[in-house]
Amino acid sequence: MDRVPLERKVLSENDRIAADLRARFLEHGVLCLNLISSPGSGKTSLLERTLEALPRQDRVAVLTGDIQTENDANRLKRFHFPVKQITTGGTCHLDARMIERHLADWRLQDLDLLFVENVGNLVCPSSYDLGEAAKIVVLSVTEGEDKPLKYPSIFFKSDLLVLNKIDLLPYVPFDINAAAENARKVHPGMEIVKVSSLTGAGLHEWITWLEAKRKAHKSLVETAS
Ligand SMILES: Nc1nc2c(ncn2[C@@H]2O[C@H](COP(=O)(O)OP(=O)(O)OP(=O)(O)O)[C@@H](O)[C@H]2O)c(=O)[nH]1
Ligand SMILES: [Mg+2]
Repeated sequence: MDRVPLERKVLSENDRIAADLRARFLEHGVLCLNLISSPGSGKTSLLERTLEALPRQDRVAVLTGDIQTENDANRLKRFHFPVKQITTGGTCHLDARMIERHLADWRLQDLDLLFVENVGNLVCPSSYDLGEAAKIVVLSVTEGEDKPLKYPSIFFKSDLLVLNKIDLLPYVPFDINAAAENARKVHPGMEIVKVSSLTGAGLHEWITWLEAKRKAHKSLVETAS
């Protein structure tokens, strides 16, 4: 089979499983968020700060993707929420089947919020629907303000841009207004929060966004049921 029809077949199979996952998330009232960025932008760090901030009794879990290691799961496990590593063995993105398989022994009725940390990559993960309610793209200030223009797909498809590592702004030539402008050129009206996962600056804005999303999702679930 040619590469293009084969790619189409893989993607339509992925979309079928993702649609099934989305229906299950809705049925059980689980808000699933898919975090995407290039390697090292701070997805795990943002999740560490987030899990630290959430009340222990919150019904939250994390699936974290990596090509090779269990490092991120080990970092996230210490917050006592369920965490599972998905090791792709070389694949540059998570797909819906990997999510389905790793959720198999978790009861969705016991969860309200599921974070998925995708493999560090700004291109491949954008093509794979995981059944999430929203994609979130993380861009750090060391990467250059032109990235939304160079990698438009993920900025277009994400509900939120988290601009991370703002503590480094005094040391790098990064124009944060130009970065926001570029993101909104690709995705008009895109929501943006500016944070430092190191110092905690701006994290309240991210938590406020998250809580609003959880509330909106709860209303959606109630309307659907
Ligand atoms: N100065 C600074 N460093 C940060 C910040 N957030 C993360 N880092 C550092 O950036 C590096 C990468 O952070 P990670 O959280 O591992 O990034 P990631 O996106 O999960 O990386 P991958 O999973 O490999 O794609 C680590 O050394 C973090 O300590 C931040 O806000 N400010
Ligand atoms: Mg990580």
